[in-house]
Amino acid sequence: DLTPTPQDRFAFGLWTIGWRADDPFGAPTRERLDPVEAVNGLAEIGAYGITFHDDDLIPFGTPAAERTAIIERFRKALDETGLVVPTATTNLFGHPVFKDGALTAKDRDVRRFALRKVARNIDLAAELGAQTYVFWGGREGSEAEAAYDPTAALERYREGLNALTHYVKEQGYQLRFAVEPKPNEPRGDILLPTIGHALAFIQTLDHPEMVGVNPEVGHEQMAGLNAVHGYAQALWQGKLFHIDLNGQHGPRYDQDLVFGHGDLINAFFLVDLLENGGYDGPRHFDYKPLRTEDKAGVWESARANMRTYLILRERARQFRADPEVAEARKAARLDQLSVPTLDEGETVSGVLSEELDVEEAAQRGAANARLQQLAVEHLMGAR
Ligand code: GLT
Ligand code: MN
Ligand code: MN
Ligand code: MN
Repeated sequence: DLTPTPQDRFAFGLWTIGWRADDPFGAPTRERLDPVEAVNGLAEIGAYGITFHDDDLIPFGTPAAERTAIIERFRKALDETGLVVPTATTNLFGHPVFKDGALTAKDRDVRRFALRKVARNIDLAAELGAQTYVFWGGREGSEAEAAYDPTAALERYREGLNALTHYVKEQGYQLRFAVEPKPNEPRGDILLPTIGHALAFIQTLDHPEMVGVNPEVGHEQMAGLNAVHGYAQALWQGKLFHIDLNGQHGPRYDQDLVFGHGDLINAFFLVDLLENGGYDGPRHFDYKPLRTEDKAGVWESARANMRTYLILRERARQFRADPEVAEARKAARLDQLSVPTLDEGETVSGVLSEELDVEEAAQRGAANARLQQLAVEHLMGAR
């Protein structure tokens, strides 16, 4: 069934459907989207969740009384529609004060301000029942190597995230953090550029168990990497706390296309991984409706993300259920990969006396081509 329901756990950032489509070369092409209209619209199209940066909901600098009113109005819309806030995050990149970084800014005053900004929105996230808090460090980086110290910046990143995990624990919140990697844009080079960098960094924290990753399809592809392999490693390490789904055509500027409107084959295998690999978090879309679109086009593209996901989920299910595929998987020895190399209790000495006819083994075909074609045919709906 291709009609999205809340059980599918589709979520959207308020900044996605709410993007006014300003880019470095041109002015916005759309009006601001009222957050309440966003909640109602998402509920209507079958999403279950909405996520936001502090400033998406409450414009930067809003006085306290007005802030309270905005939150109340938003909360009322959530209550009326049943939409949830699974995740929230902080805008640590938009205001000029963050032009040279936030948690890792060289200017110590800015770092302390960034901590306050995060803590304040963590309070709101917890109040609204969020389970995950995302950290995307778009401004944590540099363009001028001489004016940078990546080692010191990593120390400050670690200090900042440690302090914030301590804050969450002190307050008794049930929040986990998810670090979102990106190689570049807006900075020339961003700290924690890939899933792998982020996973290694997390292990150095005071509370690594509280921190995972929030990978984005397009960001891995910008780095020339295979998003499926990155998500798979995060999942395998128990670190896939949250995901951003979208589309991208290889290494170029961050396109944030509709999920599946970039590398569709990779999207197919990603859905297959998420559905069969034990990921149980929200299916969160982080895309930008094309700058060419009006309001109707925005909602059309929001629906497209979910529809693509559901179609790919169905195709992946059929792929796995196809007896010809089962046979081809066996021919490709995929089942053997799940068998440990050594018998239980066996050590390397167990293989020392064994012999292999290497010429014969080298002649064995891997039978990968047929299996890949079967997948592509299922993806195309040709089977
Ligand atoms: C920004 C970025 C996204 C991040 C968001 C979270 S903001 O739009 O491009 O990839 O997920 O801060
Ligand atoms: Mn602690
Ligand atoms: Mn992106
Ligand atoms: Mn993202």
